[in-house]
Amino acid sequence: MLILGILLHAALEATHAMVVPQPASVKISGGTFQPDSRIAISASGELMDVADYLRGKVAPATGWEWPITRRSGSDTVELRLDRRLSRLGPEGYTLEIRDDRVTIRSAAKAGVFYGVQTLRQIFPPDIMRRAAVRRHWSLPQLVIEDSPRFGWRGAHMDVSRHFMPKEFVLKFIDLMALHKLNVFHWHLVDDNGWRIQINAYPRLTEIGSRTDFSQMNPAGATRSINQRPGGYYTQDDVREVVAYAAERFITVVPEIEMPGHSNAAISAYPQMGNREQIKGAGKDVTFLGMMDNVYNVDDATIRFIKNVLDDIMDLFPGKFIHIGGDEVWKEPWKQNPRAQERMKALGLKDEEELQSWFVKQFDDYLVSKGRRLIGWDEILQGGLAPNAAVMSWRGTEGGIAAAKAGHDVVMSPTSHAYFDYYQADPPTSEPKGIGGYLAIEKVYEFEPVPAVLTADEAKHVLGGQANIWSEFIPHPKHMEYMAYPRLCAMAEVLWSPKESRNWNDFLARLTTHLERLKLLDVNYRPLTLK
Ligand code: TNX
Repeated sequence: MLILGILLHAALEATHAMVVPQPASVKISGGTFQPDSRIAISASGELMDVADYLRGKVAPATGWEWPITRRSGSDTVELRLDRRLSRLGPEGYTLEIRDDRVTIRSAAKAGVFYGVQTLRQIFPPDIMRRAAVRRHWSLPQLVIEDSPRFGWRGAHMDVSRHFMPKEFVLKFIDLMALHKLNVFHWHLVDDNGWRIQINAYPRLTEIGSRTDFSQMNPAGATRSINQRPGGYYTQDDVREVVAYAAERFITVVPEIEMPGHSNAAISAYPQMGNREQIKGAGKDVTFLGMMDNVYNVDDATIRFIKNVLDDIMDLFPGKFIHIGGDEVWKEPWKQNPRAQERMKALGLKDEEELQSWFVKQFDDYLVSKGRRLIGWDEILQGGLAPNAAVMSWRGTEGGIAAAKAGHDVVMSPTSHAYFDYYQADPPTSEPKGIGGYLAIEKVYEFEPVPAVLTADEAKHVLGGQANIWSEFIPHPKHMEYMAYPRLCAMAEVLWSPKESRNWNDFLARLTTHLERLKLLDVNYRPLTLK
């Protein structure tokens, strides 16, 4: 019986491609390919690092140190750049497995890398082991042609509310690559902690990274929440993370919150707040410290933020810089005479227009440096800055309005993309969380392009992303529990063709995929939990 089971499993592995996210087209042709220690990776100089990555992923489980050569032909895994495949875009690829070789082709390096990710998943899950386990591996012969539906396939991580160690960030990025996600949105700054070293302003990290979250948490119920207060990334850490991500074709989008969610910075440099003007400041902390204060609109504060953005642009080469912009409490500006004077001088009719003016300063600044601003959908209030892109979180309405006005949009609505929400209803046996309910089935139903958009407007939807806010997520293991397997579903939504989406088929592949995650030491939430 056991032997039959093993044979059956081997047969299944040899005839199915249990890949997540589902490739656009898979044609299994019958027959197998048996890789062994004699295989060489055939690659040109340009693809050397991708070849190296593949070797590094195969060696631990197999013990095979596949050499990298320029020789092609049988007994090779060929990695090829092929301009004729430009119709698949820079991330698209073909993967062919014949009886004597594997060939991955793409018009660009990123596509070759994604072909390698697919190949990793065509191996039996054992390939994810970190110690050699078996000698016989059998891959189905097949032809895959694949390319992503969206160019922005994101995962967001809040490291302000609870700091996450660099090693965990690197692991998270590696897992993103396995799922063909390509934007890591790093929420580095919020009321509860400033997590990135800025050379000109040492107090940001000296003071701003040490706020005591538990003090701000009126819930009180989560005593364990701030066991490790403090923490920040040095600029060297950041460079390491950005380079690590780039090797995996992942762009890091840093988020520097303004004008709200800025209490960590204001605690370090009080002259940037409005505190002295707020009556009863501190009493207005309604939720997790969020509403305590916001940046004032003084020239010196604008200058400060521009200086911070200079460091940020130095460290993060990607096009987009996220400036937050959400949930700006207007009361501090109402009570600050300097803010009121500024409003009058600029002829602005209310604080929403003042917020819009504030954001526009940085839209102009980033554009002058060849970058682009993205912000949460509240930046629409009082008028959207001319070059800004919008991240739609309070539903999709903000995204729809922005796309209709010709602005680029990333969809991450609470309804389908908030991975801080519970995974069970009622959440009786779940770890304490922020609330809400978002089951993996619902994530899988996510449609980033609202039906009300015309084809032209829909082109402004760059893609989508999952957001992991960490108010109630004190540990990496807990964050993995919130991320997986929901992120597998999100990855498929963002990569695979809309027409191919099929829950039962996904579930079958996911069952195999979870074996991989287990071997990769991911603390995912088991599907069997209710
Ligand atoms: C709203 S989403 C926020 C975050 C919180 C989150 C909790 C957004 C732009 N702002 O500051 O962490 O809800 O779900």
